[in-house]
Amino acid sequence: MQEEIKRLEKEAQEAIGSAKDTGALEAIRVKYFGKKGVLTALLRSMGALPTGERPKVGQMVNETSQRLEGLLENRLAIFQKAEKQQRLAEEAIDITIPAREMRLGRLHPLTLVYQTTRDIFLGMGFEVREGPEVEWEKYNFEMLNIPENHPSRDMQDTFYITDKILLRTHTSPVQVRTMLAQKPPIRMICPGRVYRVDEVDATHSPMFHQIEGLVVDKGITMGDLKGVLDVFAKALFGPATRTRFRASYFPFTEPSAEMDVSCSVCGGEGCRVCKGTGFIEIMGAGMVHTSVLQGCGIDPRVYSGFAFGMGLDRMANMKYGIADIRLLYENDIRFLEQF
Ligand code: FA5
Repeated sequence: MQEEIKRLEKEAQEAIGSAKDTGALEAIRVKYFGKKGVLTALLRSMGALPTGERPKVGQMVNETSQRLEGLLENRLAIFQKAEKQQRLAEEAIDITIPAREMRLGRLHPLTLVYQTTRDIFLGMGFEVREGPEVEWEKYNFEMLNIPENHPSRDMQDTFYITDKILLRTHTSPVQVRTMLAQKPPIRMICPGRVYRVDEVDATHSPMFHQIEGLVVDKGITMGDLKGVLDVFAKALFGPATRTRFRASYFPFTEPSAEMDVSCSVCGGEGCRVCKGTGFIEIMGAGMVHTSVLQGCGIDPRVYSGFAFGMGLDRMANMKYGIADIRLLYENDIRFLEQF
């Protein structure tokens, strides 16, 4: 028995000496001192020894255990220290590196003008609607009184996806979608992107933004149209703003008009932004054509309405004195930071 204890001690000492980490030490501890450990088993088997030998062997086992435990603890302390140091080295943060500069983003001028415009119309009881940019030719043209071969299809030539589906040339198809979906009273605006095969210059872009407006109810007149749009222009561009309505033509409104506003950059004197005229055209408008109402299932003998479609990009240019529409799309930080 005593020989066996000595052999075990030697074996355990060697194992502790060659352990590589805390995990290996823990395995050794379990092997010798665990519930089913070798030394534990030895203590339990002492009952089989002659009574006279028991104290001696018991003392030997205890002393061996103490020595081995001491050895284990020493090695464990060494490993723990080394492992802690390695972890600290791996997780080190260099607190001397200067902090990264936080750059605050800004809203794009088009977003700013849209949000202001939306809030003005919400204040007048309008709702905001949306429509698809990829649109049926039927809604973009046909139901707006623009049949196939109508010359105004040429003026708004666009990108066709199929014969019947195209990128919308204006937000007016949302008028049709709204009237088909809802009975009057209707008071809505609809913002969105539109597409045309227009040559790019200071005031034209092949992709630009419009905000459509539609009011349909009993007794709506051209006076309502002029009043609402005049209030809107003064709220957006300032109380000194003057508006001007020129007779125009759109197949889906009768009568039709273009609305100009006095240039807020020069106050109407004439400058680069208004090309010296003192006024800038910002939208087309008019009384909803009776056949458009009828086509959407609304009785023109009972209801009338007005509609408008404004060019958001040109409004942003005027509001902020931007002379060229292209600046809105170049994503030049030096330009965008000014708003
Ligand atoms: C229309 O698109 C009509 N749908 C507007 C309308 C709606 C009339 C409801 C009556 C009733 P127009 O093609 O004129 O109309 O365009 C409206 C506005 O979009 C213009 O006043 C202008 O501000 C802007 N616009 C037109 N083409 C461009 C372009 N290529 N780039 C930037 N803005 C443009």
